[in-house]
Amino acid sequence: MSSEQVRIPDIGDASEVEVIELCVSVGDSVEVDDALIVIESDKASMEVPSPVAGRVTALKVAVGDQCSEGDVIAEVELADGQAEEDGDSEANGGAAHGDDGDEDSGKAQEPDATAEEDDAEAEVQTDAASPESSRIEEVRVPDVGDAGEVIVVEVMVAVGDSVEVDDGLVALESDKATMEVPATVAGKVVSIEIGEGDQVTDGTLVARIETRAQGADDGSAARDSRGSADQQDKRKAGRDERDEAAPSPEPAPAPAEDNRQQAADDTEAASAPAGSGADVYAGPAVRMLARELGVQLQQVQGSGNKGRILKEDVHAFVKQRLQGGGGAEAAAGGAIPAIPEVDFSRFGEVDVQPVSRIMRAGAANLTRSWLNLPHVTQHDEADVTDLETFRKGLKADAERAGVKVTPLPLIMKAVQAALAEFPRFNGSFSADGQQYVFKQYFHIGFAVDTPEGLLVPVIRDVDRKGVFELAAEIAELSERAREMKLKPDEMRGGCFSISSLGAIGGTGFTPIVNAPEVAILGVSRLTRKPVWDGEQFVPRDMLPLSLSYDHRAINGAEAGRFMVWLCQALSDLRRILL
Ligand code: CAO
Repeated sequence: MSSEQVRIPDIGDASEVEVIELCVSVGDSVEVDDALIVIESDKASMEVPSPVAGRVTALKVAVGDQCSEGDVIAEVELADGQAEEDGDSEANGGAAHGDDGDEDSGKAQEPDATAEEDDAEAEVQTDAASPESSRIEEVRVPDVGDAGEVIVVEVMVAVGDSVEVDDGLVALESDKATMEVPATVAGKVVSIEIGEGDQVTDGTLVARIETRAQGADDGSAARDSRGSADQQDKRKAGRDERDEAAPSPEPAPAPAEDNRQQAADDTEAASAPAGSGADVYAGPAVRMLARELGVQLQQVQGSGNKGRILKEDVHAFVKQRLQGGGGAEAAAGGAIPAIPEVDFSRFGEVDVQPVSRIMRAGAANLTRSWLNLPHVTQHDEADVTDLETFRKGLKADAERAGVKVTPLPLIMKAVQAALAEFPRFNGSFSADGQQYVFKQYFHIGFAVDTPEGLLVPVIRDVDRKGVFELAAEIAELSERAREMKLKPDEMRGGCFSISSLGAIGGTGFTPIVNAPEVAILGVSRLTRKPVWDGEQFVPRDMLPLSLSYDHRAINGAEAGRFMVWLCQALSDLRRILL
């Protein structure tokens, strides 16, 4: 098998570019034109694509490396059949080899070359040449190479703004590169002729700038000096000064390590305008992906070098929103700020483990419920002294039946009776929220703590089952839950859930409703307590209960009545026969 060395293509008159992202790892398979790395000059970032399909066998650069045209960046072992297509591969590979005569080479080079040519190519039309008077200069889109049309991803100035030479006016993006169209003269922006989202091409009029009445050399002097280190510094300084008002697509400077997340949060998420995302640090492919997915890049936390946003960050952002962000975001009319990522290893030794599939699914469900449902939790205590006497009295019979009766099946029976008494608790909103579904069956879920995470198997038709049958089913389902042997159907269709931490301890907690159910009962550990009976303190077994409910479906008074009724039923189970 032969392999291709991929090189840095023609990078215009930038002598060096920085490697800012590795898009592949050794061993990865790539197709022709898949990005291998992203490089960046002071004017543009561009991907270096693979000229051949195959497998990456070596990466010769690392993030942060400075490279020049012709430097080898990677070796790609040709996929089967590629070697024979040598002509093809050579044609593509020309770019990698820096072969200027090559067509595809040109493709790879042009976005950057174009950006670099901004200075030389941008058209400037001088309407008047009087040294004393101001004049109107037109700034047009420079040669964008064979990109044909490029999209305006940001308009960086407003009419009336003062600009210096080389200040970015608009940011453009092709599928391979982002670039700025700089002001060719210093002056005041008097018109902007294109808007965000416009498709533009070579020569499209970008803006008109009224030059300052400083002398005839205003524009020409500026053009002469473009590209000098001084000008670059000046341009950068100009950007820095107005960074708040007109964010630039230049990479954000890496905040000090300690403040990195906070800074990212403050400057990007919190103040992010609902714009194109051109004011964040991301490459063209990422921007294209964000556009396709409708993601505003300002809201995405970059995990790449210097906070650069990677494709994975965009995917993770979308996933997060799909799993939990939608409802609350809609309700609140704004985005939920992301939890900042912290490098915990900076504070001590860490052991990083993958999060189990069940935990991830559980997290998504819990977040969805928490964000969509206005939760209220009501606490009470049931006097279960007699119930406990009854339960313990069942021991011999239970053993004969091959089951162990814990408080849970008895609580489940009482809950089912309460659901029948208070049907709203046994209901759900329809998906559009316009109807309320009263379920005529009583399927009750119960939370099972497993090593992989929380599972909620559902016991069907609790009203038709006796305590022993429920005890057997609870034992059997919880055992299979812990062995990861539950079938999906056994976790569906619940009307109400019970989360019992009684065996563990605690005096109360606020369980999260298992939406689209509207309520859940948290059971804590029963304890024997002195209870005043009107004449004296007597020892009673008190069971703490915590009822969380969706306040859209259930009002507080109703929840109060439900809890009182349930506590009475647990105090005297005969009540459920009434
Ligand atoms: N108060 C005091 N003791 C209790 C009790 C309570 N409320 N509930 C159960 N117990 C006792 C049982 O009687 C049993 O005692 P013995 O060992 O002396 O017989 C012991 O605690 C263990 O019970 P268990 O846990 O085996 O059985 P269970 O029916 O009570 O619970 C199950 C089954 C699957 C719900 C439980 O094992 C479990 O996984 N609970 C965790 C649920 C959870 O994680 N909830 C949080 C979810 S996030 O909201």
